[in-house]
Amino acid sequence: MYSLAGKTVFVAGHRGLVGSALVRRLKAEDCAILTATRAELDLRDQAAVRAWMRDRRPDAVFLAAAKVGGILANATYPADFLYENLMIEANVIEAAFREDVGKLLFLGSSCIYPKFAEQPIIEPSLLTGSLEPTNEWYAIAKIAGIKLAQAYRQQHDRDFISAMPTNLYGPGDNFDLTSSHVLPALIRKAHEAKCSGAKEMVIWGTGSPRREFLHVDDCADACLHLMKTYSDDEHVNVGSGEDIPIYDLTCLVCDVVGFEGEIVRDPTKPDGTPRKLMSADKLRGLGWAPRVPLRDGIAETYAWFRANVAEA
Ligand code: GFB
Repeated sequence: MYSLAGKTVFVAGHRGLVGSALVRRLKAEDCAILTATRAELDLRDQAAVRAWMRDRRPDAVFLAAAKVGGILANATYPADFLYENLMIEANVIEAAFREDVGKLLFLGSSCIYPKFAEQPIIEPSLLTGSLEPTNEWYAIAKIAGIKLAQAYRQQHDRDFISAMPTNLYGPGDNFDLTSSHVLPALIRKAHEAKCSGAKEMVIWGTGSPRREFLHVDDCADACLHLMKTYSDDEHVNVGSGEDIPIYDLTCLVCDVVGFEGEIVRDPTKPDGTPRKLMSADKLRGLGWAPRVPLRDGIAETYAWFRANVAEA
Protein backbone atom coordinates (compact mmCIF):
# COMPACT_ATOMS: atom_id res chain seq x y z
CA MET A 1 0.00 0.00 0.00
CA TYR A 2 1.22 3.49 -0.90
CA SER A 3 -0.48 6.17 1.19
CA LEU A 4 -1.11 9.62 -0.24
CA ALA A 5 -1.74 11.06 3.25
CA GLY A 6 0.46 14.03 3.97
CA LYS A 7 2.13 13.77 0.55
CA THR A 8 2.70 16.41 -2.11
CA VAL A 9 1.22 15.15 -5.37
CA PHE A 10 2.05 16.66 -8.76
CA VAL A 11 -0.65 16.31 -11.42
CA ALA A 12 1.08 16.94 -14.74
CA GLY A 13 -1.57 18.06 -17.24
CA HIS A 14 -4.13 19.28 -14.70
CA ARG A 15 -6.10 21.27 -17.27
CA GLY A 16 -6.77 18.28 -19.48
CA LEU A 17 -9.70 15.89 -19.30
CA VAL A 18 -7.91 13.33 -17.12
CA GLY A 19 -5.74 15.76 -15.17
CA SER A 20 -8.71 17.88 -14.09
CA ALA A 21 -10.57 14.73 -13.01
CA LEU A 22 -7.51 13.64 -11.02
CA VAL A 23 -7.43 17.01 -9.24
CA ARG A 24 -11.17 16.69 -8.41
CA ARG A 25 -10.61 13.19 -7.05
CA LEU A 26 -7.43 14.07 -5.13
CA LYS A 27 -9.31 16.78 -3.21
CA ALA A 28 -10.92 13.96 -1.21
CA GLU A 29 -7.46 12.80 -0.11
CA ASP A 30 -5.33 14.21 2.67
CA CYS A 31 -2.61 15.48 0.34
CA ALA A 32 -1.28 18.71 -1.15
CA ILE A 33 -1.89 19.01 -4.91
CA LEU A 34 0.78 20.59 -7.11
CA THR A 35 -0.04 21.84 -10.60
CA ALA A 36 1.64 24.02 -13.22
CA THR A 37 0.06 25.75 -16.18
CA ARG A 38 1.72 25.56 -19.59
CA ALA A 39 2.84 29.18 -19.17
CA GLU A 40 4.52 28.32 -15.87
CA LEU A 41 6.15 25.10 -17.06
CA ASP A 42 6.64 23.78 -20.59
CA LEU A 43 6.86 20.02 -20.06
CA ARG A 44 8.66 19.64 -23.41
CA ASP A 45 11.58 21.68 -22.01
CA GLN A 46 13.97 19.35 -20.21
CA ALA A 47 15.85 22.06 -18.30
CA ALA A 48 12.62 23.69 -17.16
CA VAL A 49 11.15 20.38 -15.97
CA ARG A 50 14.32 19.46 -14.07
CA ALA A 51 14.42 22.87 -12.37
CA TRP A 52 10.72 22.82 -11.51
CA MET A 53 10.92 19.32 -10.00
CA ARG A 54 14.07 20.26 -8.06
CA ASP A 55 12.28 23.28 -6.55
CA ARG A 56 8.93 21.62 -5.81
CA ARG A 57 10.14 18.08 -4.86
CA PRO A 58 6.79 16.25 -5.18
CA ASP A 59 6.40 12.92 -3.36
CA ALA A 60 4.17 11.44 -6.06
CA VAL A 61 3.41 12.23 -9.72
CA PHE A 62 0.42 11.53 -11.94
CA LEU A 63 1.71 11.94 -15.50
CA ALA A 64 -1.52 12.88 -17.30
CA ALA A 65 -0.01 15.55 -19.55
CA ALA A 66 -0.09 14.68 -23.23
CA LYS A 67 -0.91 15.98 -26.66
CA VAL A 68 -4.20 14.23 -27.36
CA GLY A 69 -6.89 14.26 -30.01
CA GLY A 70 -9.33 12.20 -31.99
CA ILE A 71 -8.72 10.05 -35.03
CA LEU A 72 -8.38 12.93 -37.52
CA ALA A 73 -6.03 15.02 -35.36
CA ASN A 74 -3.83 11.95 -34.79
CA ALA A 75 -3.65 11.24 -38.51
CA THR A 76 -3.08 14.90 -39.48
CA TYR A 77 -0.33 15.83 -37.01
CA PRO A 78 1.89 12.74 -36.65
CA ALA A 79 5.04 14.72 -35.85
CA ASP A 80 3.36 16.71 -33.07
CA PHE A 81 1.80 13.62 -31.51
CA LEU A 82 5.06 11.67 -31.54
CA TYR A 83 7.51 14.43 -30.62
CA GLU A 84 5.51 16.25 -27.97
CA ASN A 85 4.45 13.11 -26.15
CA LEU A 86 7.97 11.65 -26.19
CA MET A 87 9.40 14.86 -24.78
CA ILE A 88 6.77 15.29 -22.07
CA GLU A 89 7.05 11.76 -20.73
CA ALA A 90 10.84 11.53 -21.00
CA ASN A 91 11.33 14.84 -19.20
CA VAL A 92 8.86 14.16 -16.39
CA ILE A 93 9.91 10.55 -15.76
CA GLU A 94 13.63 11.35 -15.80
CA ALA A 95 13.17 14.37 -13.52
CA ALA A 96 11.05 12.24 -11.17
CA PHE A 97 13.94 9.77 -11.02
CA ARG A 98 16.48 12.54 -10.29
CA GLU A 99 14.37 14.05 -7.52
CA ASP A 100 13.56 10.74 -5.83
CA VAL A 101 9.83 10.87 -6.45
CA GLY A 102 8.40 8.01 -4.38
CA LYS A 103 5.73 6.93 -6.83
CA LEU A 104 4.78 7.85 -10.38
CA LEU A 105 1.82 6.78 -12.47
CA PHE A 106 2.12 7.18 -16.24
CA LEU A 107 -1.08 7.34 -18.29
CA GLY A 108 -1.11 5.75 -21.73
CA SER A 109 -3.92 4.73 -24.06
CA SER A 110 -5.59 1.62 -25.43
CA CYS A 111 -4.20 2.45 -28.90
CA ILE A 112 -0.85 0.96 -27.77
CA TYR A 113 -2.23 -2.46 -28.69
CA PRO A 114 -2.00 -4.10 -32.13
CA LYS A 115 -4.78 -3.15 -34.55
CA PHE A 116 -6.03 -6.73 -34.74
CA ALA A 117 -5.31 -7.82 -31.18
CA GLU A 118 -7.45 -10.65 -29.84
CA GLN A 119 -10.46 -9.27 -27.93
CA PRO A 120 -10.83 -8.50 -25.13
CA ILE A 121 -7.24 -7.28 -25.15
CA ILE A 122 -5.10 -8.50 -22.30
CA GLU A 123 -2.03 -6.60 -21.10
CA PRO A 124 0.53 -9.09 -22.54
CA SER A 125 -0.78 -8.30 -26.07
CA LEU A 126 1.52 -5.26 -26.12
CA LEU A 127 4.02 -5.41 -29.02
CA THR A 128 2.57 -8.58 -30.54
CA GLY A 129 1.45 -7.02 -33.85
CA SER A 130 1.23 -3.93 -36.08
CA LEU A 131 -0.43 -0.75 -34.84
CA GLU A 132 -3.43 1.09 -36.29
CA PRO A 133 -1.93 3.57 -38.84
CA THR A 134 -4.15 6.55 -37.87
CA ASN A 135 -2.65 6.66 -34.40
CA GLU A 136 0.63 4.78 -34.55
CA TRP A 137 2.60 7.96 -33.76
CA TYR A 138 0.73 8.56 -30.53
CA ALA A 139 0.83 4.84 -29.77
CA ILE A 140 4.61 4.63 -30.25
CA ALA A 141 5.08 7.56 -27.86
CA LYS A 142 2.81 5.93 -25.27
CA ILE A 143 4.61 2.58 -25.62
CA ALA A 144 7.89 4.44 -25.03
CA GLY A 145 6.37 5.91 -21.86
CA ILE A 146 5.46 2.46 -20.55
CA LYS A 147 8.95 1.24 -21.33
CA LEU A 148 10.56 4.25 -19.64
CA ALA A 149 8.63 3.58 -16.45
CA GLN A 150 9.63 -0.09 -16.62
CA ALA A 151 13.27 0.78 -17.34
CA TYR A 152 13.54 3.04 -14.30
CA ARG A 153 11.93 0.30 -12.19
CA GLN A 154 14.42 -2.26 -13.41
CA GLN A 155 17.60 -0.22 -13.48
CA HIS A 156 16.96 2.13 -10.55
CA ASP A 157 14.34 0.32 -8.46
CA ARG A 158 11.83 3.17 -8.82
CA ASP A 159 8.13 2.64 -8.11
CA PHE A 160 6.95 3.90 -11.50
CA ILE A 161 3.79 2.26 -12.87
CA SER A 162 1.56 2.64 -15.96
CA ALA A 163 -2.21 2.70 -16.51
CA MET A 164 -3.78 2.28 -19.99
CA PRO A 165 -7.18 3.97 -20.13
CA THR A 166 -9.70 3.22 -22.83
CA ASN A 167 -11.56 6.03 -24.73
CA LEU A 168 -12.45 8.54 -22.03
CA TYR A 169 -15.17 11.19 -21.92
CA GLY A 170 -16.74 13.57 -19.43
CA PRO A 171 -16.92 17.17 -18.28
CA GLY A 172 -14.05 19.33 -19.51
CA ASP A 173 -13.66 17.40 -22.76
CA ASN A 174 -12.64 18.99 -26.07
CA PHE A 175 -15.74 19.69 -28.19
CA ASP A 176 -13.91 21.08 -31.24
CA LEU A 177 -15.18 19.08 -34.19
CA THR A 178 -11.86 18.77 -36.00
CA SER A 179 -9.70 17.69 -33.07
CA SER A 180 -12.08 16.00 -30.60
CA HIS A 181 -12.76 12.36 -29.88
CA VAL A 182 -16.00 10.80 -31.00
CA LEU A 183 -18.20 11.23 -27.94
CA PRO A 184 -17.88 14.99 -27.48
CA ALA A 185 -18.19 15.37 -31.27
CA LEU A 186 -21.47 13.43 -31.32
CA ILE A 187 -22.86 15.40 -28.37
CA ARG A 188 -22.09 18.66 -30.11
CA LYS A 189 -23.37 17.54 -33.50
CA ALA A 190 -26.64 16.21 -32.07
CA HIS A 191 -27.13 19.37 -30.01
CA GLU A 192 -26.49 21.69 -32.94
CA ALA A 193 -28.70 19.61 -35.26
CA LYS A 194 -31.52 19.73 -32.70
CA CYS A 195 -31.17 23.48 -32.11
CA SER A 196 -31.04 24.34 -35.82
CA GLY A 197 -33.90 22.01 -36.72
CA ALA A 198 -31.65 20.06 -39.12
CA LYS A 199 -33.05 16.90 -40.67
CA GLU A 200 -29.80 14.95 -40.33
CA MET A 201 -26.47 14.77 -38.58
CA VAL A 202 -23.30 13.34 -40.12
CA ILE A 203 -20.98 10.86 -38.43
CA TRP A 204 -17.51 9.90 -39.64
CA GLY A 205 -16.76 6.53 -41.19
CA THR A 206 -19.07 3.55 -41.45
CA GLY A 207 -20.36 3.62 -37.89
CA SER A 208 -19.39 -0.04 -37.49
CA PRO A 209 -16.16 0.27 -35.43
CA ARG A 210 -16.70 -0.56 -31.79
CA ARG A 211 -15.26 1.50 -28.95
CA GLU A 212 -15.11 1.11 -25.19
CA PHE A 213 -15.93 4.20 -23.14
CA LEU A 214 -15.13 5.12 -19.54
CA HIS A 215 -16.22 8.22 -17.64
CA VAL A 216 -13.17 10.27 -16.73
CA ASP A 217 -14.13 10.35 -13.02
CA ASP A 218 -14.03 6.55 -13.03
CA CYS A 219 -10.64 6.74 -14.71
CA ALA A 220 -9.31 9.14 -12.05
CA ASP A 221 -10.62 6.88 -9.29
CA ALA A 222 -8.94 3.87 -10.90
CA CYS A 223 -5.66 5.79 -11.15
CA LEU A 224 -5.74 6.58 -7.43
CA HIS A 225 -6.55 2.96 -6.70
CA LEU A 226 -3.51 1.85 -8.72
CA MET A 227 -1.30 4.49 -7.15
CA LYS A 228 -2.20 3.18 -3.70
CA THR A 229 -2.29 -0.56 -4.35
CA TYR A 230 -0.27 -1.51 -7.44
CA SER A 231 3.47 -1.83 -7.84
CA ASP A 232 4.70 -3.91 -10.75
CA ASP A 233 6.31 -3.76 -14.20
CA GLU A 234 3.28 -4.50 -16.30
CA HIS A 235 0.86 -1.72 -17.26
CA VAL A 236 -2.80 -2.11 -16.22
CA ASN A 237 -5.83 -1.67 -18.51
CA VAL A 238 -8.37 0.86 -17.23
CA GLY A 239 -11.73 0.38 -18.90
CA SER A 240 -15.38 -0.42 -18.46
CA GLY A 241 -15.13 -3.91 -19.98
CA GLU A 242 -17.94 -3.16 -22.47
CA ASP A 243 -17.92 -1.71 -25.98
CA ILE A 244 -20.51 -0.36 -28.40
CA PRO A 245 -20.64 0.23 -32.18
CA ILE A 246 -20.26 3.92 -33.10
CA TYR A 247 -23.66 3.89 -34.83
CA ASP A 248 -25.37 2.60 -31.66
CA LEU A 249 -23.46 5.16 -29.63
CA THR A 250 -24.77 7.86 -31.96
CA CYS A 251 -28.35 6.66 -31.39
CA LEU A 252 -27.77 6.76 -27.63
CA VAL A 253 -26.36 10.30 -27.79
CA CYS A 254 -29.28 11.44 -30.00
CA ASP A 255 -31.71 9.97 -27.52
CA VAL A 256 -30.08 11.78 -24.58
CA VAL A 257 -29.86 15.07 -26.49
CA GLY A 258 -33.33 14.78 -28.04
CA PHE A 259 -32.38 14.86 -31.73
CA GLU A 260 -34.78 12.76 -33.77
CA GLY A 261 -33.45 13.30 -37.32
CA GLU A 262 -31.51 10.98 -39.57
CA ILE A 263 -27.96 9.76 -38.89
CA VAL A 264 -25.85 9.94 -42.08
CA ARG A 265 -22.48 8.19 -42.43
CA ASP A 266 -19.49 9.88 -44.12
CA PRO A 267 -17.32 7.04 -45.46
CA THR A 268 -14.63 9.48 -46.65
CA LYS A 269 -13.57 9.82 -43.00
CA PRO A 270 -11.45 7.08 -41.37
CA ASP A 271 -12.88 4.28 -39.23
CA GLY A 272 -9.63 3.54 -37.45
CA THR A 273 -9.22 0.29 -35.61
CA PRO A 274 -12.30 -1.98 -35.91
CA ARG A 275 -12.41 -2.84 -32.23
CA LYS A 276 -10.30 -2.24 -29.11
CA LEU A 277 -12.11 -3.68 -26.15
CA MET A 278 -9.66 -4.17 -23.32
CA SER A 279 -9.84 -6.95 -20.78
CA ALA A 280 -10.82 -5.49 -17.40
CA ASP A 281 -9.80 -8.62 -15.51
CA LYS A 282 -6.52 -7.39 -14.12
CA LEU A 283 -7.97 -4.18 -12.67
CA ARG A 284 -11.05 -6.02 -11.33
CA GLY A 285 -8.65 -8.50 -9.72
CA LEU A 286 -6.99 -5.56 -7.99
CA GLY A 287 -10.35 -4.65 -6.46
CA TRP A 288 -11.63 -1.82 -8.67
CA ALA A 289 -14.79 -1.52 -10.77
CA PRO A 290 -16.35 1.44 -12.66
CA ARG A 291 -19.43 3.22 -11.31
CA VAL A 292 -20.81 5.49 -14.04
CA PRO A 293 -23.18 3.83 -16.58
CA LEU A 294 -22.61 5.11 -20.14
CA ARG A 295 -26.03 6.70 -20.55
CA ASP A 296 -25.75 8.59 -17.23
CA GLY A 297 -22.24 9.73 -18.13
CA ILE A 298 -23.40 11.02 -21.51
CA ALA A 299 -26.31 12.89 -19.89
CA GLU A 300 -23.96 14.48 -17.36
CA THR A 301 -21.47 15.42 -20.07
CA TYR A 302 -24.25 16.91 -22.21
CA ALA A 303 -25.38 19.02 -19.24
CA TRP A 304 -21.79 20.21 -18.80
CA PHE A 305 -21.51 20.99 -22.53
CA ARG A 306 -24.72 23.03 -22.45
CA ALA A 307 -23.63 25.00 -19.40
CA ASN A 308 -20.01 25.57 -20.39
CA VAL A 309 -19.57 25.36 -24.15
CA ALA A 310 -22.89 25.76 -25.94
CA GLU A 311 -23.96 28.73 -23.81
CA ALA A 312 -20.58 30.43 -24.14
O1 GFB B 1 -12.74 8.89 -30.81
P1 GFB B 1 -12.08 8.83 -32.13
O2 GFB B 1 -11.74 10.11 -32.78
O3 GFB B 1 -10.71 8.02 -32.04
O4 GFB B 1 -13.02 8.00 -33.15
P2 GFB B 1 -10.21 6.49 -32.01
C1 GFB B 1 -13.63 6.80 -32.80
C2 GFB B 1 -14.52 6.34 -33.93
O5 GFB B 1 -15.65 7.21 -34.04
C3 GFB B 1 -13.86 6.30 -35.31
C4 GFB B 1 -15.84 7.58 -35.40
O6 GFB B 1 -14.31 5.15 -36.01
C5 GFB B 1 -14.42 7.56 -35.98
O7 GFB B 1 -14.45 7.47 -37.41
N1 GFB B 1 -16.53 8.87 -35.49
C6 GFB B 1 -17.78 9.04 -36.00
C7 GFB B 1 -16.05 10.07 -35.13
N2 GFB B 1 -18.10 10.33 -36.01
C8 GFB B 1 -17.04 11.00 -35.47
C9 GFB B 1 -16.81 12.39 -35.22
O8 GFB B 1 -17.62 13.27 -35.49
N3 GFB B 1 -15.62 12.69 -34.62
C10 GFB B 1 -14.69 11.73 -34.30
N4 GFB B 1 -13.54 12.12 -33.71
N5 GFB B 1 -14.90 10.42 -34.56
C11 GFB B 1 -8.24 7.68 -30.89
C12 GFB B 1 -6.77 7.72 -31.20
O9 GFB B 1 -8.70 6.72 -31.76
O10 GFB B 1 -8.56 7.25 -29.59
C13 GFB B 1 -5.96 8.23 -30.10
O11 GFB B 1 -6.60 8.42 -32.42
C14 GFB B 1 -6.38 7.72 -28.75
O12 GFB B 1 -4.64 7.90 -30.36
C15 GFB B 1 -7.87 7.83 -28.56
O13 GFB B 1 -5.97 6.38 -28.57
C16 GFB B 1 -8.34 7.26 -27.24
O14 GFB B 1 -10.84 5.71 -30.92
O15 GFB B 1 -10.32 5.87 -33.37
